[in-house]
Amino acid sequence: MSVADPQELLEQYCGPGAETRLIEAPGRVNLIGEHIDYHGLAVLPIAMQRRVRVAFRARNDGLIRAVSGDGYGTREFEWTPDLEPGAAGDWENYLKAAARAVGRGWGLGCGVDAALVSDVPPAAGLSSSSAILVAFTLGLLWANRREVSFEELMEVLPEGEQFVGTRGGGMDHAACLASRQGCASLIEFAPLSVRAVPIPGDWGFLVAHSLTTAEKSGAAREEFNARRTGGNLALARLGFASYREAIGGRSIGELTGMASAGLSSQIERDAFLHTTGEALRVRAAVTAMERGQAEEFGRLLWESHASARDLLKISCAALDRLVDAAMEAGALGARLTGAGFGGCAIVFCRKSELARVRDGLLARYYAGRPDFIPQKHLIETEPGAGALAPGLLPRPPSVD
Ligand code: NG1
Repeated sequence: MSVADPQELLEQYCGPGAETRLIEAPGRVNLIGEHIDYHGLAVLPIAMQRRVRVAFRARNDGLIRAVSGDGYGTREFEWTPDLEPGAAGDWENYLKAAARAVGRGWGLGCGVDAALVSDVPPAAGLSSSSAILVAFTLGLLWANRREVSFEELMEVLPEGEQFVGTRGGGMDHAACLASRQGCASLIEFAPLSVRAVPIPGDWGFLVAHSLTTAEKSGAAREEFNARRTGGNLALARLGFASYREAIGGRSIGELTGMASAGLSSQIERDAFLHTTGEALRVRAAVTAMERGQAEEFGRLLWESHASARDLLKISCAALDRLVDAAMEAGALGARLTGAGFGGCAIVFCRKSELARVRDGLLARYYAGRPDFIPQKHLIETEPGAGALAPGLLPRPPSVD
């Protein structure tokens, strides 16, 4: 079934009925700060205009029923305290993760009928899964007349996502919830904060798909979790309690010296150097954005890709070729975005250059690829608003 309007889809699925609420949760693109949120370090994503849109109706029982307008079928389960995940990669797991998160945070309640339509490409490093988790969490809270704060949501959502197997951080949920139109979000952890950093009006971004998929909830899951473990082992071996403490006021030269002297395992050394170097690049990128220094910002993106490729080893041949093609096409910077191992790159240039860079990518990367679908694989993206933006946050259903 392919229906673009979730409210219409809900009517088709359940018939006409009670009060309906539409909730929108955007995908996100990380500009810089990769594989460091789970070490408590700041990251700089934007929310996309592309989003998951879900129409909800509250039910009188504990059933959760959902239909996908994108061909993923229907799902139905009872909301119980100890939900178990189903088959790896199945979208029902994100609904269950939301039900579990809400149950743990605020108790079980009535279920929902829901219809979901999304234009966020799945398995692309654009957080389509977190957007589903966020939308269903907000939908269940709305149905149960709960009003909760951003901070409260952030206490349950990252943990909730680990239910599906990845031990990521809180970047996706924070960006999906709290982003502001026209801004990047500097997200810090412990304590949690989000600072909206205005993006200069003449800066443009393309999200380019490598045409290889990153099934993070499937095969790449172990790889993803291994990066986190490597970074943690390095930290423990050097005797630090956190990466923030390890970085302190140190330069990249001092951090490299410390890693060479204290870490004999190359995997741990590389994980440590990527993590610390990336944290310093995020700081520099925020400064460059605030000062409107496009060349410097682009250079930092490019360095970030090199670090992800050479140190953390989360790139792949297709992503490397795509990033190279973007640079040859005249981008100021490009890098893989999200978990890696496939999926998308973020390509940065001045808005006036977008058409030229896009044409260059079509010629250099996508030519002769029958699987390339322009509206899905090469997206010009404006920084959009998060799900909690005024006007998008749902009010609880009226009490009758
Ligand atoms: P994506 O790209 O959505 O798979 C994952 C993690 C993030 C972050 C990035 C890498 C989840 C839900 N998301 O994002 O927290 O660690 O990888 O920077 O695990």
